[in-house]
Amino acid sequence: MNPWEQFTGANAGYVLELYERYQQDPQSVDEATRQAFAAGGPPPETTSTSATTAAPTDGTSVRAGIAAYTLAESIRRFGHLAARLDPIGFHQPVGDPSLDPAAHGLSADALRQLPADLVGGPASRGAAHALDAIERLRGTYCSTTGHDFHHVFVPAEREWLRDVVESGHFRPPHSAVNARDLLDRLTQVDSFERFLHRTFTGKTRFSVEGLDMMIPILDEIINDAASAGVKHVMIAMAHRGRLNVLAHVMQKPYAQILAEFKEPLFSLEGRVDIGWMGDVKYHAGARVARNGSAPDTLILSMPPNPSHLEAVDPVLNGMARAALTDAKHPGAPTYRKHEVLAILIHGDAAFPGQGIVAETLNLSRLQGYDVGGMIHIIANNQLGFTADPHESFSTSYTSGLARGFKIPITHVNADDPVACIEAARLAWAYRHRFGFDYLIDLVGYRRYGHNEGDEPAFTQPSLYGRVTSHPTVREQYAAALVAQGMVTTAEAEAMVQRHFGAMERAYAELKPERDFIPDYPAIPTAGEAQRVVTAVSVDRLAEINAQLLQVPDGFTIHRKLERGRERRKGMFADPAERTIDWAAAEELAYASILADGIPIRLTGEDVERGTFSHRHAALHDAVTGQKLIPLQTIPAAQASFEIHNSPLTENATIGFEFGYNIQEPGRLVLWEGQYGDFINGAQTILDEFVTSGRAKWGLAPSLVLLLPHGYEGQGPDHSSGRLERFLNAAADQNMRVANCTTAAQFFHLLRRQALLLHSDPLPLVVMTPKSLLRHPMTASAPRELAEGRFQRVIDDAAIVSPAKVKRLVLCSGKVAVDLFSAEARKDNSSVAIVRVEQLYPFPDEEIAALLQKYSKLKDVCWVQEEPENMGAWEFVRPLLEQLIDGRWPLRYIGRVRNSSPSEGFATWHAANQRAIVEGVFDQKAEAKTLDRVLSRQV
Ligand SMILES: Cc1ncc(C[n+]2csc(CCOP(=O)(O)OP(=O)(O)O)c2C)c(N)n1
Repeated sequence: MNPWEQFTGANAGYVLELYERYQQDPQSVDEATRQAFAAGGPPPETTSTSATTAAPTDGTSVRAGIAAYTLAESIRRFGHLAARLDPIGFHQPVGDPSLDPAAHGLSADALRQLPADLVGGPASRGAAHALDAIERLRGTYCSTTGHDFHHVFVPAEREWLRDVVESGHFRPPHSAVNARDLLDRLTQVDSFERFLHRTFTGKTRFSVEGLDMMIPILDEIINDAASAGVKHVMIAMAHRGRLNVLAHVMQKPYAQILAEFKEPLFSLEGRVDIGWMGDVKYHAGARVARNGSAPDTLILSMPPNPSHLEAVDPVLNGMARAALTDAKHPGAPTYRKHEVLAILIHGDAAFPGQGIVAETLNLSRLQGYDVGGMIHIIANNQLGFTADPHESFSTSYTSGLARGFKIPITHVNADDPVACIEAARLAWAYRHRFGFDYLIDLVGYRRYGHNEGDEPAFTQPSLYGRVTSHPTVREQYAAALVAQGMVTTAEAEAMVQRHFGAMERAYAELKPERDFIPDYPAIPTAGEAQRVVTAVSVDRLAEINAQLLQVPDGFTIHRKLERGRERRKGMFADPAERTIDWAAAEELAYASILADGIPIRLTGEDVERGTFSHRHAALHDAVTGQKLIPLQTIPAAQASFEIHNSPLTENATIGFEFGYNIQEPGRLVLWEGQYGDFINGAQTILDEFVTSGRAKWGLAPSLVLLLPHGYEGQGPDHSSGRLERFLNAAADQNMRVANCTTAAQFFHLLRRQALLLHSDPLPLVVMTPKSLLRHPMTASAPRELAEGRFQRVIDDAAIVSPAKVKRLVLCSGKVAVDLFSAEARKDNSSVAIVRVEQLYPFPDEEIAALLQKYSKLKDVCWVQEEPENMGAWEFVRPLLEQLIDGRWPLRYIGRVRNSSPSEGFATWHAANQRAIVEGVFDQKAEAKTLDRVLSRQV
């Protein structure tokens, strides 16, 4: 049949207009129209001519056709505004005038006279007329599902979404839903909560009730993903519904959960020493292999998380990235994005409120962070503690933020099980096909208060008036299935008995002391850090260095970089000459670690070049711009090297690297700060994961943080890596904190960290240099890399007669270089300057030995450039007092207490720095304040 035959009269005018648009831009018309034009060519001139003659095109009819088309597009775009999303009906849909035919000058009759094809898409297929097709569209877009994807600016994705949604591809009758199984699952979810409610009345459990469909949605996504070859599904979520997900998705035994409710008295013997403290039950993580050892086994894992809402988001992201990365081979790692799926469950107040959500979403399409798309579910109970939606976000929906990231969104009423299942299928199918994030906004309610002890009617009296009498989704679904004759009332009741019975049995058999399984951390291997051999022979280093300096023929290196590389070629000529600067030592450390078969991932803002233009780990051909990463091409490497300039965030990127690190602890993972100061942007991740993850959850992180630190007159915000914050959190062997002063020390420190990944993993925080990167005093000789190991304390090599030393100066980091360079140092044999290169674990043995060695002291000084309330002073003071044990006075020399880390003016800084140096070499015992610098006995 001629495809144009049906278009006569008014339609002919409209079709001609469409054809004109099609000619200009085929994408500007819908697919059905495009296909018709492609198949049928232009509408014959005669059609319109005959139309004008046989059935004159009056302007009204043309307008009606256009109006029908516009109405259809409005429904597609804005139909979600009229969707019935709130199960309680407390918040009514806002609607939109454009959804009303009358707003387009249309009536039902007028629509009935127009062809269905004007509506386009699957909705028009088989429809009798435009009215029929519009009604179908309404059924799709304005039902209990709100499809919100018109912000997806990629036509192929949008068309796919429209087609699957309008064709009903993922719901019955096209895709079956096993109603009986679904009812059974809902019954299990509901019974769990009701049993806990009855047995532990008022105890906090953050019940899922009101969002029960969260579990069947997870089931659906996980099963679909597993069928498509996914081998590992990771889920992260906050408190709401977590216990239910742990029990029913993560397969955590009821006995274990019930034991945690009982809070048994268990034996802490031997556990206090290792610093384990535990955490509340709704923060616990889990890991399970579904189908055990079968080839199609599926790993399900959930990281533990803190109360800090959404803080776990980047952590999960990083875990997923690590799990899908194959790092065993040299070169750049390779990725198996189809094997891992990450699911993030958010809160409706937390999603728009917590900035880390935006930071995490921003990682989604970046090369160094991409995991092939995460699925997000907002557990939207329309309340945030006591806050109403209008108090929590300025966007139209809680999910508004996702729009900017082109993430398709499905808002779905949590009381419509079939719609929820469709949303789950859609989410997985989109993610599987396009490899990008998808968001399900699961709109439900909260059966009780924020926790089960809270009274919600204090703040939401009218809402709770309705919630209290609202039937559960299980009750509603059971009634619907009974009405449809799909189950009998007795069968539905039997399901309740069975699931409730399972809980009752588990409780009756409970032995809390046996069933409570704490997540104790591994006990560190004692002394391993001091024993590990980090030296690499000069010959081997020279060989690796030569490999690092190789570039392919025809690769043009920037003129200014060439000079430095030439210098590096002669670096090993004399093993005793101090030729190795910080950057060279770092690169040699990485290369030798790769040669040992340990993969490396290094990220941070501008790390490829390095903030101080010192690293140049990625070279750019000066002519073509082509990138070359020598650590990926050296023949010596036995494992992969990955380096990425990170986006401009600290909290999410450190969270990401933490997650990466705990997922794949055998890889060396480093994050570098632009300047150390910016680390406080990640304080949540540091406090909640990096420094306390071991004590709370038994984790064994080994993330390395490189934080440029040093007082150089650049102002309050480019001086400090906030050393004090780490030392304040240092306890129970939870990390290592170093502030080292030579290239060789940094080399050994990095190598030690890599070699301890399996036997004694701990996070490593390093205060790294800025101007000292190129300072001759920090340079090392090849022999220093080839011999010895990391020294926690470096004694003063210039002292010939220890007995002459009257003052022992202990300091850490750059201030030592200031002291060594001082005029007053030249012929001074009475002041020994000792560098404490590792602050935590504190090297008390080495310092005790030095106190023995310098037996004729008059005093011991702690010298620092930071204000007294910052830096290491308040941490080391009690430790030093203990070691000194009253034998000598202890003195503090450094800046006075201050709210800001440093002066804002270089000249003022220099004056204070001079005053510190003077204070060190002036051994009179009085207390002095020189401007803002203090020398006093404590
Ligand atoms: C960063 C952070 N700030 C404050 C809180 C305290 N708090 C706990 S739950 C909650 C409300 C969260 O609301 P929502 O995201 O909607 O999740 P819901 O509890 O309703 O499931 C608040 C403010 C917190 N846990 N984390």
